[in-house]
Amino acid sequence: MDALGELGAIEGGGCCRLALTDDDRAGRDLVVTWMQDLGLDVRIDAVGNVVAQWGDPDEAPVLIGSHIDTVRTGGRYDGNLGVLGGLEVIESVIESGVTPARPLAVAFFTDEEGSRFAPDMLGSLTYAGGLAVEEAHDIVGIDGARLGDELARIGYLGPHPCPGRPPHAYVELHIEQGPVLEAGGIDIGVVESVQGISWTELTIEGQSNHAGTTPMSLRHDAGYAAAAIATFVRRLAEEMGPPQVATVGSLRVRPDLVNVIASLATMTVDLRNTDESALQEAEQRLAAFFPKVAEAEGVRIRARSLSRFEPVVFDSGVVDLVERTARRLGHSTMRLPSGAGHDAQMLARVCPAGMIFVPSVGGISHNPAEYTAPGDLEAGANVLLQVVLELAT
Ligand code: HGY
Ligand code: MN
Ligand code: MN
Repeated sequence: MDALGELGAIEGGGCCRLALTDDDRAGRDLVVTWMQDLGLDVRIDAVGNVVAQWGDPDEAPVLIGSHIDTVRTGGRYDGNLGVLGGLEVIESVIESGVTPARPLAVAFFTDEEGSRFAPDMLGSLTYAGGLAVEEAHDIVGIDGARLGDELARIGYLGPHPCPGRPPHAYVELHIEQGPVLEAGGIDIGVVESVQGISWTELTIEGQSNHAGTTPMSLRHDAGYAAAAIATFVRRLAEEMGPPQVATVGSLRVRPDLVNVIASLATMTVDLRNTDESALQEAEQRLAAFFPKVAEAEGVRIRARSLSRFEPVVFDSGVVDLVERTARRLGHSTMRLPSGAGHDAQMLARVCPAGMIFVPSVGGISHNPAEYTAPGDLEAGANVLLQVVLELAT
């Protein structure tokens, strides 16, 4: 964990390895080396997903996966724990001399975060057949780079096709990234579902003008319109109440100067809810607000969907197995939905899938201060090992 955390290291002990950057390549190369050291059959597919298998390469494996790309203010555990936990599980099984009936495999999927190239879970979505490879390759990132070009540039435009072979089953170990387990003093989270996600990019066109000479009644202030939308989004979540959440994570104005009324604003809105109809209501209320702002301020607002996934419910057999296993190992458990998106929600389209959560200290994530105690990491990995062994037998 620490060795991988050193790649793309940032102030405060976290890491920044945005998908398909040189830092992501460094992380990929390190993990692929560890996979090769274990003697695994390593395969890279057309969107850079890496699947490393132990056992009969032609048999569908029990697949353990997650991601090693991070957000810009990433911690050391988000995604990394699930991939390195998978490596550790396979190494432990090899060392134990046990040969399960089914092969085991560990994967990291491309661009789970979606921060640089939307949508999030892009690699696992493509692996599961939810996005065509050509479409994925043509996605342009927030920095103007084309996904396919970046894959080639870092040497991860692999030969294996997508959709990938459906695994026999899929299990993902991940930090909770929220406050629930810690608040309840719970060791292991038994994840039942993932909430719905809706990402929208807004482009607001106003008119640049002089901050001093322009009467308020003559302004077409893109910055003000963006702020009005951001305030609306917060109010919307408060009015709808939990579990509705809403976030304006990116907000940029142009020309971004103290004495110029902003001619352009670009921003993102992230809406999430465990209930699909409530999420649709939130989207509709937001969309209905745009013409009001546009009319009042005399600006033009264009909306583009960056990501839209309905809530996903995991296979009850896998969920029950995670719960039963954690309890057998003496851990307290609780069932909960995932507030964050995960690769498991995409693999759930093609095989029985489930997730194991371990507590996040202070509920902090997407922040260098992200932390999970070693005892919790180990407990999660042990539950992962036993769950995988049962699925593979
Ligand atoms: O945005 C998410 O939920 C995840 O971190 N990709
Ligand atoms: Mn993650
Ligand atoms: Mn994340």
